[in-house]
Amino acid sequence: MVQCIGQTAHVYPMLGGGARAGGAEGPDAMTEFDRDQLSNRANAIRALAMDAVEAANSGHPGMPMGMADVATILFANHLKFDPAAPRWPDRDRFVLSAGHGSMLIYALLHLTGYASPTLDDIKRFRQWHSPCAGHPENTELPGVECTTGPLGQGLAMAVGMAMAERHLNGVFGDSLVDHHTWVIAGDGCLMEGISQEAISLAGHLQLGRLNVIWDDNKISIDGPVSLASSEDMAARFAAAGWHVVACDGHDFASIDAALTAAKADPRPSLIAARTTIGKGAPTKAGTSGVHGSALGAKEIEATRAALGWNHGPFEIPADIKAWWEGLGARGAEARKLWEARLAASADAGEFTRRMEGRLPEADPMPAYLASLAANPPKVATRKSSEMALDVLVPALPELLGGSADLTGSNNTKAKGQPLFSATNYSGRYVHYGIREFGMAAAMNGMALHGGVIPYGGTFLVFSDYMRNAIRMAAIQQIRVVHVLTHDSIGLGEDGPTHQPVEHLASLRAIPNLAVWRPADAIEAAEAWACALQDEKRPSVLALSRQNLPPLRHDVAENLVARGAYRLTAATAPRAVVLVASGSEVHIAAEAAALLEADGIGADVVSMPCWEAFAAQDSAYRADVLPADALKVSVEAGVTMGWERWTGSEGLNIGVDHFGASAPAERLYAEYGLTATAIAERVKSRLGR
Ligand SMILES: Cc1ncc(C[n+]2csc(CCOP(=O)(O)OP(=O)(O)O)c2C)c(N)n1
Ligand SMILES: [Mg+2]
Repeated sequence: MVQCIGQTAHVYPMLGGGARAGGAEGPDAMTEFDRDQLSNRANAIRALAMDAVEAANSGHPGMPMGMADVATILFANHLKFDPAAPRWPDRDRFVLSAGHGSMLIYALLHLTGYASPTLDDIKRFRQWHSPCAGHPENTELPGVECTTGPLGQGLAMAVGMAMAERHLNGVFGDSLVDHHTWVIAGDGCLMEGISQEAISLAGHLQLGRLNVIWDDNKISIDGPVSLASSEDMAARFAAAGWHVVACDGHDFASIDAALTAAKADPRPSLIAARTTIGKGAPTKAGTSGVHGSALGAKEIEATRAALGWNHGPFEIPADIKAWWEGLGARGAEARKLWEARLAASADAGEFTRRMEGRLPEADPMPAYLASLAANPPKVATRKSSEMALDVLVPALPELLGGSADLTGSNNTKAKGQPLFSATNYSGRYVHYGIREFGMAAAMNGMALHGGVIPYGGTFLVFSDYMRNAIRMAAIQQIRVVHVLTHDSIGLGEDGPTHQPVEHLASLRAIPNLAVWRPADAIEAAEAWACALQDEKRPSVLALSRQNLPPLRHDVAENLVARGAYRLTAATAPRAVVLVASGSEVHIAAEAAALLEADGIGADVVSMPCWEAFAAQDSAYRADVLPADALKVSVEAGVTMGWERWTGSEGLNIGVDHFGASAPAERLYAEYGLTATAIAERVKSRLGR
């Protein structure tokens, strides 16, 4: 029998006063003495929050002060964590979806004994180089599981974490993977549209280890929530298949009972915690005035008096700090037991490899690329991507794919890839439904959880629906792969609503996002290899609907990794360099042939990835894009940005307007994206 750590080991061990020896007594056994003690301990959070916001004269004291009591019970009795090993794989994940309340998590991490943030870090809340950034950032503090701030996305990422947990549990079993995902979400998180996608997906997948605590304070920035919202939140969650429980968020026994019930229920749980924003502040509590402004010296003084907190700014009495550190120290036991189980497990090597994000030693790509070179197919790059996945999915068991209801169009499902579902969490393909934003955020959560590499598909034009989640992947430096097909007017008849034109430019504008637009099957395979090797950067694969001829034959080096490379060199003296991406590379090659026939030397450069090319050394870049030739970009999208590579004297050929509903060939002809039209424009620019 596998010992179920976290379920039984932490029964009311620290609730003060010694009145509660075991869970059997139930919450009613808590004494007044307990309440006072606990309030005092929770007040440490309140004090740090108000003092830090006051020092910065910036930040959000209301939420941490309102949720201090709930957080105290969560950390004391329910959360499985170990400050000494913040990243141990089987820890519970705690997501502060209401990221504006960042001081709540900074206070909790500091009080429970994480090495960081220190009290000095907290004193420098929101200042240059303090890890206590305005909103929690996963890259700044171990213990911050994900970057939050854009409301609703923390909750949606937590769904992905809970999916990853169940998946790895399905693969490795209870002894290695058995933890919960806890979320604190505010009114704002639940008003955001993405929460609906997240909630319905979690309900459908029956993610019972996901517990969402709603900070039901009935206040947001503009005033009472009733100004803008009147839905029955409990009914909404229940309709999606959730278990719903309510509590008084300032009554420790009530909170504890609700969290206990949430853990016990097999469905995902909403814990509606009725709280008072800014609890403790005599005149501002319960008002939007305490949401996002410093309390001010007078109110702080009055708050200290009201709370009976007779300590200076940033001063935590030793006994209170010791109590919190005791909670933290207790976590080592579960972690050590888990480490022993891992050490004894036959799966230790594989589990550790996956959690560390290392790819398997055996790389299937060289043999696959050689087979493509031997037998080059004329297929759409979305099909090329599927062919690559047919090779990658069996070889990389950490790949967890899916699509937002476009599986057959995105070609995201490999042969025999089993479905991930409530009845088969070890499956590896997710039908996300038509929930692009929810999918992208869930993928972020999976990558942050670790142990899986998520990829997911939709049409490139719908990248706008998930754009902020893609941006959040880039900020969080995580490996997720977006398979975005139908990447231009080349999709044809579906018309301008479905034809991306500005999307490549707009995605390229996101820092730390690699946008790959391969030109043929070999480039598509190389782009997949690049995306998978990029441990700290998300990728977009922009893929064609239409068939594309093979262009590459040499597979000795992954040339896509260079970002751009000379596909063919001029034979006549070089006058022009045609630079193209994806489905326009073969058109550029045909245009070059026409120019060569007229004695105009033309290089063809395939440029599948700007970001990768920009990272090459200047000698390489100068060789590929020489100063002494006319540089011409060709891409079926807006020309914005291509001057970066062609120079201001270059020629930029693209589609600077919306497309139209017609067969692809007609659109390419109408918009001047044919070999003849391109060759003519080049000749006229050269005066030949
Ligand atoms: C997507 C998004 N829109 C807007 C904001 C700006 N914003 C930050 S907090 C907030 C109000 C949130 O209300 P609630 O969740 O009830 O937080 P509380 O005031 O209770 O702390 C808003 C609009 C944001 N962070 N993210
Ligand atoms: Mg609120």
